[in-house]
Amino acid sequence: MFDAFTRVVSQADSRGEFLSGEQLDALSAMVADGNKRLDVVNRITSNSAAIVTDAARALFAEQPQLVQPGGNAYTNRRMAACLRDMEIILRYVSYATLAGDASVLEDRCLNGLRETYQALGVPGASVAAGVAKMKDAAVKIANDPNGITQGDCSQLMSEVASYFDRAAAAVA
Ligand code: PEB
Repeated sequence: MFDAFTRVVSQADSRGEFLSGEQLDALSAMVADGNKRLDVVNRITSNSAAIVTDAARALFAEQPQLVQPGGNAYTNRRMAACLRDMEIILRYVSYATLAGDASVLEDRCLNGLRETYQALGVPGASVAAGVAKMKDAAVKIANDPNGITQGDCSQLMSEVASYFDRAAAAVA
Protein backbone atom coordinates (compact mmCIF):
# COMPACT_ATOMS: atom_id res chain seq x y z
CA MET A 1 0.00 0.00 0.00
CA PHE A 2 1.32 3.38 -1.06
CA ASP A 3 0.41 6.96 -0.39
CA ALA A 4 1.51 9.81 -2.63
CA PHE A 5 4.76 10.13 -0.66
CA THR A 6 5.77 6.49 -0.38
CA ARG A 7 4.96 6.01 -4.07
CA VAL A 8 7.56 8.56 -5.21
CA VAL A 9 10.06 7.22 -2.68
CA SER A 10 9.58 3.73 -4.08
CA GLN A 11 9.90 4.94 -7.67
CA ALA A 12 13.05 6.93 -6.93
CA ASP A 13 14.58 4.09 -4.94
CA SER A 14 13.96 1.58 -7.71
CA ARG A 15 16.09 3.83 -9.94
CA GLY A 16 18.62 4.58 -7.18
CA GLU A 17 18.01 8.29 -7.59
CA PHE A 18 17.19 11.25 -5.37
CA LEU A 19 13.69 12.65 -5.64
CA SER A 20 13.27 14.88 -8.70
CA GLY A 21 12.28 18.54 -8.58
CA GLU A 22 8.98 17.70 -10.28
CA GLN A 23 8.22 15.04 -7.71
CA LEU A 24 8.94 17.46 -4.88
CA ASP A 25 6.83 20.18 -6.53
CA ALA A 26 3.89 17.81 -6.87
CA LEU A 27 4.16 16.74 -3.24
CA SER A 28 4.49 20.28 -2.04
CA ALA A 29 1.32 21.24 -3.95
CA MET A 30 -0.38 18.32 -2.27
CA VAL A 31 0.75 19.50 1.16
CA ALA A 32 -0.37 23.07 0.41
CA ASP A 33 -3.85 21.74 -0.41
CA GLY A 34 -3.84 19.24 2.45
CA ASN A 35 -6.73 20.81 4.33
CA LYS A 36 -8.96 20.52 1.28
CA ARG A 37 -8.16 16.82 1.08
CA LEU A 38 -8.94 16.29 4.76
CA ASP A 39 -12.20 18.20 4.40
CA VAL A 40 -13.22 16.01 1.47
CA VAL A 41 -12.43 12.83 3.40
CA ASN A 42 -14.32 14.17 6.41
CA ARG A 43 -17.37 15.04 4.34
CA ILE A 44 -17.47 11.68 2.57
CA THR A 45 -16.95 9.85 5.87
CA SER A 46 -19.59 11.72 7.82
CA ASN A 47 -22.13 11.34 4.99
CA SER A 48 -21.27 7.75 4.12
CA ALA A 49 -24.61 6.26 5.19
CA ALA A 50 -26.57 8.74 3.08
CA ILE A 51 -24.26 8.28 0.09
CA VAL A 52 -24.68 4.48 0.22
CA THR A 53 -28.43 4.35 0.83
CA ASP A 54 -29.33 7.07 -1.68
CA ALA A 55 -27.21 5.39 -4.35
CA ALA A 56 -28.75 1.99 -3.58
CA ARG A 57 -32.28 3.39 -3.67
CA ALA A 58 -31.58 5.04 -7.03
CA LEU A 59 -30.02 1.82 -8.36
CA PHE A 60 -33.04 -0.27 -7.35
CA ALA A 61 -35.43 2.30 -8.83
CA GLU A 62 -33.54 2.09 -12.11
CA GLN A 63 -33.05 -1.70 -12.04
CA PRO A 64 -36.09 -3.02 -10.11
CA GLN A 65 -35.41 -6.58 -11.27
CA LEU A 66 -32.56 -6.68 -8.71
CA VAL A 67 -35.02 -6.60 -5.81
CA GLN A 68 -37.69 -8.82 -7.36
CA PRO A 69 -37.76 -12.61 -6.82
CA GLY A 70 -34.71 -14.07 -8.56
CA GLY A 71 -32.91 -10.73 -8.44
CA ASN A 72 -29.47 -10.56 -6.89
CA ALA A 73 -30.52 -8.18 -4.10
CA TYR A 74 -33.78 -10.07 -3.39
CA THR A 75 -34.17 -11.20 0.25
CA ASN A 76 -32.91 -9.19 3.18
CA ARG A 77 -29.71 -11.18 3.34
CA ARG A 78 -28.68 -10.23 -0.19
CA MET A 79 -29.91 -6.65 0.23
CA ALA A 80 -27.72 -6.36 3.33
CA ALA A 81 -24.75 -7.84 1.45
CA CYS A 82 -25.29 -5.35 -1.36
CA LEU A 83 -25.44 -2.32 0.94
CA ARG A 84 -22.38 -3.63 2.78
CA ASP A 85 -20.46 -4.01 -0.51
CA MET A 86 -21.26 -0.44 -1.50
CA GLU A 87 -20.15 0.76 1.91
CA ILE A 88 -16.88 -1.18 1.64
CA ILE A 89 -16.16 0.37 -1.77
CA LEU A 90 -16.93 3.87 -0.47
CA ARG A 91 -14.71 3.29 2.55
CA TYR A 92 -11.75 2.32 0.35
CA VAL A 93 -12.37 5.31 -1.91
CA SER A 94 -12.18 7.50 1.19
CA TYR A 95 -8.86 5.88 2.17
CA ALA A 96 -7.46 6.38 -1.34
CA THR A 97 -8.54 10.01 -1.20
CA LEU A 98 -6.70 10.52 2.07
CA ALA A 99 -3.59 8.74 0.77
CA GLY A 100 -3.69 10.51 -2.60
CA ASP A 101 -3.06 7.14 -4.18
CA ALA A 102 -5.29 4.33 -5.47
CA SER A 103 -3.18 1.42 -4.25
CA VAL A 104 -5.10 0.77 -1.02
CA LEU A 105 -8.33 0.63 -3.05
CA GLU A 106 -6.80 -1.57 -5.74
CA ASP A 107 -4.98 -3.99 -3.45
CA ARG A 108 -7.45 -4.44 -0.62
CA CYS A 109 -10.81 -3.99 -2.31
CA LEU A 110 -10.80 -4.29 -6.10
CA ASN A 111 -8.22 -7.03 -6.57
CA GLY A 112 -10.20 -10.17 -7.50
CA LEU A 113 -13.58 -8.50 -6.98
CA ARG A 114 -14.74 -9.13 -10.55
CA GLU A 115 -14.00 -12.84 -10.17
CA THR A 116 -15.76 -12.92 -6.79
CA TYR A 117 -18.87 -11.38 -8.32
CA GLN A 118 -18.75 -13.74 -11.27
CA ALA A 119 -18.53 -16.72 -8.92
CA LEU A 120 -21.44 -15.41 -6.80
CA GLY A 121 -23.60 -14.44 -9.76
CA VAL A 122 -23.64 -10.79 -8.64
CA PRO A 123 -24.15 -8.60 -11.74
CA GLY A 124 -20.97 -6.50 -11.97
CA ALA A 125 -22.52 -3.95 -14.31
CA SER A 126 -25.17 -3.23 -11.68
CA VAL A 127 -22.53 -2.81 -8.99
CA ALA A 128 -20.72 -0.41 -11.36
CA ALA A 129 -23.95 1.56 -11.82
CA GLY A 130 -24.32 1.80 -8.03
CA VAL A 131 -20.72 2.98 -7.70
CA ALA A 132 -21.33 5.67 -10.34
CA LYS A 133 -24.29 6.90 -8.28
CA MET A 134 -22.13 7.02 -5.16
CA LYS A 135 -19.58 9.03 -7.16
CA ASP A 136 -22.12 11.67 -8.11
CA ALA A 137 -23.43 11.93 -4.55
CA ALA A 138 -19.97 12.01 -2.97
CA VAL A 139 -18.65 14.68 -5.33
CA LYS A 140 -21.76 16.77 -4.79
CA ILE A 141 -21.39 16.56 -1.01
CA ALA A 142 -17.61 17.06 -1.04
CA ASN A 143 -17.82 20.02 -3.42
CA ASP A 144 -20.70 21.82 -1.67
CA PRO A 145 -19.54 25.45 -1.23
CA ASN A 146 -21.78 25.96 1.80
CA GLY A 147 -20.34 25.87 5.29
CA ILE A 148 -16.69 25.68 4.28
CA THR A 149 -13.82 27.96 3.28
CA GLN A 150 -14.16 28.45 -0.47
CA GLY A 151 -11.43 27.46 -2.88
CA ASP A 152 -10.77 25.66 -6.15
CA CYS A 153 -11.32 21.96 -5.55
CA SER A 154 -11.66 20.90 -9.18
CA GLN A 155 -8.46 18.86 -9.24
CA LEU A 156 -9.31 17.10 -6.02
CA MET A 157 -12.84 16.36 -7.27
CA SER A 158 -11.53 14.76 -10.43
CA GLU A 159 -9.11 12.72 -8.33
CA VAL A 160 -11.98 11.50 -6.11
CA ALA A 161 -14.10 10.77 -9.18
CA SER A 162 -11.22 8.76 -10.65
CA TYR A 163 -11.21 6.40 -7.64
CA PHE A 164 -14.91 5.69 -8.12
CA ASP A 165 -14.28 5.20 -11.85
CA ARG A 166 -11.57 2.66 -11.07
CA ALA A 167 -13.94 0.76 -8.79
CA ALA A 168 -16.69 0.76 -11.41
CA ALA A 169 -14.28 -0.33 -14.16
CA ALA A 170 -12.95 -3.13 -11.96
CA VAL A 171 -16.35 -4.84 -11.74
CA ALA A 172 -18.25 -3.75 -14.87
C1 PEB B 1 -17.32 -8.58 -1.87
N1 PEB B 1 -19.65 -9.51 -1.90
C2 PEB B 1 -20.31 -10.66 -1.56
C3 PEB B 1 -19.34 -11.62 -1.07
C4 PEB B 1 -18.10 -10.98 -1.12
C5 PEB B 1 -18.33 -9.67 -1.61
C6 PEB B 1 -16.75 -11.57 -0.74
C7 PEB B 1 -19.62 -13.06 -0.66
C8 PEB B 1 -19.62 -13.24 0.85
C9 PEB B 1 -20.77 -12.55 1.51
O1 PEB B 1 -21.92 -12.66 1.05
O2 PEB B 1 -20.49 -11.84 2.49
N2 PEB B 1 -16.40 -8.43 0.38
C10 PEB B 1 -17.08 -7.68 -0.66
C11 PEB B 1 -16.11 -6.60 -0.98
C12 PEB B 1 -14.96 -6.80 -0.26
C13 PEB B 1 -15.18 -7.96 0.59
C14 PEB B 1 -16.40 -5.49 -1.94
C15 PEB B 1 -13.77 -5.95 -0.33
C16 PEB B 1 -12.78 -5.97 0.58
O3 PEB B 1 -14.37 -8.43 1.42
N3 PEB B 1 -26.15 -7.51 -5.31
C17 PEB B 1 -26.87 -6.74 -6.17
C18 PEB B 1 -26.25 -5.43 -6.38
C19 PEB B 1 -24.97 -5.51 -5.56
C20 PEB B 1 -25.03 -6.85 -4.89
C21 PEB B 1 -25.99 -5.19 -7.85
C22 PEB B 1 -24.58 -3.04 -5.36
O4 PEB B 1 -27.91 -7.09 -6.72
C23 PEB B 1 -24.06 -7.32 -4.04
C24 PEB B 1 -24.82 -4.33 -4.61
N4 PEB B 1 -22.64 -8.95 -2.89
C25 PEB B 1 -23.87 -8.57 -3.34
C26 PEB B 1 -24.80 -9.58 -2.95
C27 PEB B 1 -24.07 -10.57 -2.32
C28 PEB B 1 -22.71 -10.16 -2.27
C29 PEB B 1 -21.71 -10.93 -1.66
C30 PEB B 1 -26.28 -9.58 -3.16
C31 PEB B 1 -24.61 -11.88 -1.79
C32 PEB B 1 -24.66 -12.87 -2.93
C33 PEB B 1 -25.21 -14.22 -2.49
O5 PEB B 1 -24.84 -14.71 -1.41
O6 PEB B 1 -25.99 -14.75 -3.27
